[in-house]
Amino acid sequence: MALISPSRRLRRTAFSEGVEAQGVKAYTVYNRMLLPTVFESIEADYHHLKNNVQIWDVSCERQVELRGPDAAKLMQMLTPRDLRAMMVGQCYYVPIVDETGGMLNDPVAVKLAEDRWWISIADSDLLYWVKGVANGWRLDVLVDEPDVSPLAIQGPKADDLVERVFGESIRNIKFFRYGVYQFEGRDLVVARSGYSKQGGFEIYVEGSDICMPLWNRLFEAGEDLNVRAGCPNLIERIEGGLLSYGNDMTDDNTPHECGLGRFCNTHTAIGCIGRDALLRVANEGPVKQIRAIEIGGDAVPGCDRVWPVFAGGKRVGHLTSAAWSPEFKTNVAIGMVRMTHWDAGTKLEVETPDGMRPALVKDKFWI
Ligand code: THG
Repeated sequence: MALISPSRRLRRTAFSEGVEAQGVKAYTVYNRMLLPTVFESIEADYHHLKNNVQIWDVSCERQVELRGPDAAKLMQMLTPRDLRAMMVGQCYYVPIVDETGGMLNDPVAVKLAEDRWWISIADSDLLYWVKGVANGWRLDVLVDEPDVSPLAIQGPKADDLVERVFGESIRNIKFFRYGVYQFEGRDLVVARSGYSKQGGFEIYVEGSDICMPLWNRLFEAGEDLNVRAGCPNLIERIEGGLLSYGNDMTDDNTPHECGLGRFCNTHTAIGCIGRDALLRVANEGPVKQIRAIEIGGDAVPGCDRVWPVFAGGKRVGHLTSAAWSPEFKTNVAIGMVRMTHWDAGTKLEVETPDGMRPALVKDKFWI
């Protein structure tokens, strides 16, 4: 593919200078912002992530902030996940749906206070939907995108690195919980979360001015841990079944089709805008669903469009993410498969750019 021309519409981040000094080789665009995709190579980055610790500029995970007396009410209108038991200090993975039950985004919600929330969004313009809902319902809440740049620390040595900067108490943070830690006299939310299965943290850096100082401090502190700049890794996230909004699902899909039914409490999520539509589909169950798929043969090419999936010459679904896994020595993939062919062990055929390949429905993702 040709290069993409930089311009003001394609936002750089407050870490871009550091990312470029670390030799970023490729970017994608996410929420109209730069997101690194390759440093050494996808495979070399993958091995390093699984054995060491990486620092990821995920500033493109923009925050939609809700602030005001109606913040919690608005948050519940957006998602079929029941938020009543959620406490300050917790993060929830929340499907966001429209009035038809279609997925608009799959962010992480961060409850900062009863009247203050962050929605850490995937790649879609959620801000406009949230502002529309808030204004249309005349809610007493401010909705905006604050100057917050998430920085992820991922990999088996993430605790060792983050401890050196924020102190040993970070080891006690539980999964999808956060604590508030100081850096250069500022309060930062540090959560145990991140878009990998290797463990680690996400630092929600509030204020662009302290982004590069924190970046540099982490690299200095991690020199003997072989710390490197990294980014969400295509191979590792497919192995882990981490979905990518816009790739693996769109607004045409319900959370149930995406395998996100476990994050929905449609009966008790009173106020959710898509609730009536989802009650209907939740009762009947989806007729197609996301599956882990193994593709035969040697390494597949990159997947930048849907790859049709067939059984006995009949179209039964499609794949949307695929890569060669060095650890599992097979091609790993994420696909959407019709009910008639979604059982584990079902043999399929996938049309890749370099020809038809055998494929197999797995019972679960690899990690
Ligand atoms: N972290 C933060 N914001 C984000 C992402 C993130 N915004 C964009 C994108 N990633 C949103 N999508 C996801 C997808 C998966 C997860 C988080 C955000 C995730 N899932 C875990 C899993 O499936 O194993 C755990 C879910 C759970 O048990 O609650 O972490 O990564 N800040």
